[in-house]
Amino acid sequence: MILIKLGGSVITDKSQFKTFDRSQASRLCKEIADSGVPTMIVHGAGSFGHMLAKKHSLQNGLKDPEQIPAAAQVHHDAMELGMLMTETLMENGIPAAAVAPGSCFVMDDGHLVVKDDEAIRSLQNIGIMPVTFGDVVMDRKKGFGICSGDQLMEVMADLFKPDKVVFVSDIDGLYTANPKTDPDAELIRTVTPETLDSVSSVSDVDDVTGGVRNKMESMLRMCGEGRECVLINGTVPGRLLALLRGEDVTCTVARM
Ligand code: IP8
Repeated sequence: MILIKLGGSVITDKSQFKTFDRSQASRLCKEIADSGVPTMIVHGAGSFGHMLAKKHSLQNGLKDPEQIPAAAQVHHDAMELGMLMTETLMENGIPAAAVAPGSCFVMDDGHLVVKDDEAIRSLQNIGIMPVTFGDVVMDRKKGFGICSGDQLMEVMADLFKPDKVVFVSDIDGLYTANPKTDPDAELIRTVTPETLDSVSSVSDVDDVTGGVRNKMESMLRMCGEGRECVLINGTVPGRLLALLRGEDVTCTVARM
């Protein structure tokens, strides 16, 4: 099984509040379906989560009652994106169920803890893809927290032991600097703990969960035991399909 994270930057327009990129999401779901490979999908929140979460500092936990309506709203919006994604998967022939992470996981001081995995395991067993997503999740110490799709990827990889892990983003891979703003940025084809030290830690402006460096750190934690972790650009038509078919594509591979 291949565990895939569809980043918020490929399924939403991150600069426009709550804007689903239906055509790109649909193309990516079709590439996944066409590959014929068993997969499981996690997705990011994009403009359905980060803007409001940042405005109300939800990533720092409950500090002020003023944040409570915003936490409820971001959870609602994340669920809405979950429904849009499962609708798109089903249109492409993949039976899928949106599973709010708070229904089976809890956070403990920012760490994601498995509370009850029976529902997601049962869905997977009968052939319905459980689709989890970045969301607001209750936190035992902080009241609530922001659970990122990348944290979910690590937990889902632990639970379902995929052969390969793929992060689909809007950049060709990990760069030495932000390729959108720095013309000297160079693509790093293989990342190791050593190369990560030389990488800029600047993250996207509206991203409350840390950007590409955090992604690479979680990718490094997930590789090993012969498992490959790859970051690819999903905005290039056919690239995800080619990767899933085992072809060589432009990407960054994490290796321990
Ligand atoms: O887009 C963030 O998840 P990500 C979740 O995977 C929220 O970083 C609600 C901002």
